Amino acid sequence: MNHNIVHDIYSKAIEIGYLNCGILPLDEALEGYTEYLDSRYAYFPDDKEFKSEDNYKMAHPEIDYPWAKSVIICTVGFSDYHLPKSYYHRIGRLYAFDYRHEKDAEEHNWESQLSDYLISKNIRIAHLPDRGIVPLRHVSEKAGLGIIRKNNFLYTEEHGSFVSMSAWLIDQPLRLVHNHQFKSCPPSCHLCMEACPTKSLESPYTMHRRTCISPLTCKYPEGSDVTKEDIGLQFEGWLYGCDLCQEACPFNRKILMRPTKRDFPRQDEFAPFIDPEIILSMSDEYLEEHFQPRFWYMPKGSTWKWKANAMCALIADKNPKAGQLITPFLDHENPELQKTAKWAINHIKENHHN
Ligand code: B12
Ligand code: SF4
Ligand code: SF4
Repeated sequence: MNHNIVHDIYSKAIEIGYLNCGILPLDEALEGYTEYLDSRYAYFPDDKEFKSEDNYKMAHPEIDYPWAKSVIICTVGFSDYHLPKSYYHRIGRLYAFDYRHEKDAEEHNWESQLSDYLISKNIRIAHLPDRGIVPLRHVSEKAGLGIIRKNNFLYTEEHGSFVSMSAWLIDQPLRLVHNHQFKSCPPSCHLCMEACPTKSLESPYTMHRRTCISPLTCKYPEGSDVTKEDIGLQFEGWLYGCDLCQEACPFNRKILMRPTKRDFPRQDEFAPFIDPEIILSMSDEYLEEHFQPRFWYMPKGSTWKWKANAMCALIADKNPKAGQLITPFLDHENPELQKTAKWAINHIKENHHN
């Protein structure tokens, strides 16, 4: 009976389009995760203020869902999407191909399709679409869907680390664990750590949330002041997210060199605007109405942040027009933008960029 349900769930997930699917009893899925969190926060105590309670909550879903017995975990591959030229080293891939809020993306309805299927089989479920209900990489590794590497990312055979994951808690005691033969990171390899501009990834399996470019470009409160300790000078042109520690990895090399096959919906609408010069010239209304729904990590009312990131990118690009383009913002009505502009202009003057 159980074997049939397991087989049916797996087959349905694959039929929907998922790359892979595993199922684990809850204890087995989360075993060891609290200890990993403890050691991360012991290493970076100041990271505790950034949603650490949410992470500990993910480690103990049985508190909110006492009926849950297992977790279903599925992977989605996106390395075959074409990254527009203007997005390169500006927008992180997960964000470029974020199907969660893009209704026209083929993956957009996969989660609700699997949810509906499980409910139709009288299986009770709990599922959180955006943040995930469990630590997705940890559970995926336990289910044999991939391996967590020193840069913290889950790697699969087919898409390297360019995968995202979705999970469902269910009230059935089921198990489906895949055997795999992933090669571990070579002990002497530090390429991902060397590639990290801010040294957020300063040692294996770490990542300092307060200095990682990804949250600094698109999350609050981390990204609220790019002038602090001149951190914005280290963004290397990224406007929203960062993929440098994944791009540096030899296990992603072949995957990144492969020709891409698919276009993400409405990419052409955004591609011409992913340029720091253009972002500085865009109206707040356009950024708010057009950009915000797609790049939704930046909450409503934070269009100034796109412009602050664009100023950092102009400096990183050593754009000869940087001073001229930033000067009009010195007396901008938004105090954050005004502050960033003053800081940027000072830096440009001190370094005689132009
Ligand atoms: C909050 C969050 C963020 C936050 C904070 C991330 C953080 N603290 O690590 C921010 C906004 C910064 C972020 C950014 C990004 N994120 Co994010 N994020 C999440 C989210 C919702 C929770 C992860 C989290 O905070 N966990 C707490 C940290 C401390 O723990 P952890 O990373 O889960 O596990 C650590 C330890 O516990 C330990 N560990 C756990 N298990 C094991 C097992 C073994 C064997 C070992 C050795 C170690 C180990 O190793 C890890 C490192 O210490 C997950 C979804 C989810 N529910 O899991 C997505 C997720 C992790 N993010 C994802 C991605 C892609 C990104 C970005 C690349 C987006 C981008 N293009 O910029 C960046 C990368 C930044 C980076 N260097 O990690 C993907 C990862 C895909 C993958 N292949 O691994 C996920 C799974 C989302 C998804 N939809 O699938 N993210
Ligand atoms: S995402 Fe970028 S800034 Fe963050 S750890 Fe990786 S390389 Fe460093
Ligand atoms: S770059 Fe090297 S150390 Fe980093 S994740 Fe890849 S193989 Fe592991």
